[in-house]
Amino acid sequence: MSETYDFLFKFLVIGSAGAGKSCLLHQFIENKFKQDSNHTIGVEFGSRVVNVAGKTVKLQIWDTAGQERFRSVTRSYYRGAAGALLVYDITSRETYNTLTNWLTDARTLASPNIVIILCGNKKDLDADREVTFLEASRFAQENELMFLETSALTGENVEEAFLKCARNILNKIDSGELDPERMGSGIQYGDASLRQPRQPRGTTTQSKQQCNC
Ligand SMILES: Nc1nc2c(ncn2[C@@H]2O[C@H](COP(=O)(O)OP(=O)(O)O)[C@@H](O)[C@H]2O)c(=O)[nH]1
Ligand SMILES: [Mg+2]
Repeated sequence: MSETYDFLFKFLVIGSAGAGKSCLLHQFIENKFKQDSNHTIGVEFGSRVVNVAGKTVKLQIWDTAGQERFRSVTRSYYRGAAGALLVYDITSRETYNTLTNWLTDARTLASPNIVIILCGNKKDLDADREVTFLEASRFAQENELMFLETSALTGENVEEAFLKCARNILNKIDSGELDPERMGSGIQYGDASLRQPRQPRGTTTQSKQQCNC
């Protein structure tokens, strides 16, 4: 049986090695914390269908799978991404300091319109915090990013981060700010949207369960 969805979005998970990118992806896909921290055999790819604002969206998520250790994250990795989680570790200022580089790469190599959510990960390690919430939220504001602190360990805000990013993309499609038909938009229509005429947001003929996000 093939999956039915309205849209498919390509998402990236970017940020310094050790920030917790693979664990965030694993938590989102598998709903559990990835125990082994094997750097070479990371999850490279994951997908999950979610319900956002009455639409069924397939998120196709790419993880750097350790390439960032060698500063060799390729252009093809970025190509055609609609959204990204930009991850740093709240207990490591070093990972925070590289955010600007990642941001530049995402906006030049993916698209200037890429929707990015900043994730301050390892929220559970508050006692070892090196970056305050306030400082990071200012950075997010200045750079037009959404922002959440997450924990891939406890799962706190992990789903929220992916959903928030997806919701923002849907809003931009609705407002006309993003055009799914533009080459490299990172957005594709799924079967569901092809079989139905496009409808205004908030109405759906599908009897899928609604999430209250
Ligand atoms: N306490 C805590 N540790 C985490 C969290 N996320 C990841 N880690 C740990 O941080 C290390 C790096 O995680 P990983 O996902 O491999 O980072 P990546 O290099 O960005 O993919 C591993 O030892 C993980 O167990 C978190 O939210 N809380
Ligand atoms: Mg990794």
